[in-house]
Amino acid sequence: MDVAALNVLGYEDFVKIFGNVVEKCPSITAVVWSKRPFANLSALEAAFYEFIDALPDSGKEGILRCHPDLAGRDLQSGTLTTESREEQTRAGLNALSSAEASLMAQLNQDYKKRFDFPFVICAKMNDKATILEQLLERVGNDRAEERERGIEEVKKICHLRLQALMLHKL
Ligand code: 2AL
Repeated sequence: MDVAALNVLGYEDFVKIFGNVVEKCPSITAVVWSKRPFANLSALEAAFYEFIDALPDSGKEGILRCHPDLAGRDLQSGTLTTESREEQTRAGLNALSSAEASLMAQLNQDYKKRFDFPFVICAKMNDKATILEQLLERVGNDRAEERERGIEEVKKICHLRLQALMLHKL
């Protein structure tokens, strides 16, 4: 899709296409629509980031809480969003040994217990080894650091999702 096509989309089509750029947060997309016209893809991306950056800490944590666990229940039961399924599969999380799966589940649980939000990382820029490494390392951070770190990862996910949509839709 080129930027001219993007800028003439009504909000219903816009939200249909871009509604999951931030996982399970279509209301962010609905706000971003009102910022059009966009000069280019970077401007569209910047509108998502500006909204996220302006949120209070509770809003940022809310975004993190909308993310499914990596290699968690939703992956096992097939209830991930299409985007998440593709990302988690790309990182090889659908093919973990049972030892790797229980280690990841335990570390995810420890992380959530400490921070009250899930561990978030851009799966497509990682693999199972780096994800486990990051889980082990990041669980030692403090809450404010992890909130910011998680949001940086949300932006990386957002970037790749937007790129894929601009390439393939319309
Ligand atoms: C995810 C996900 O579903 N896709 C991705 O890149 N990261 N989830 C997560 N908890 O980090």
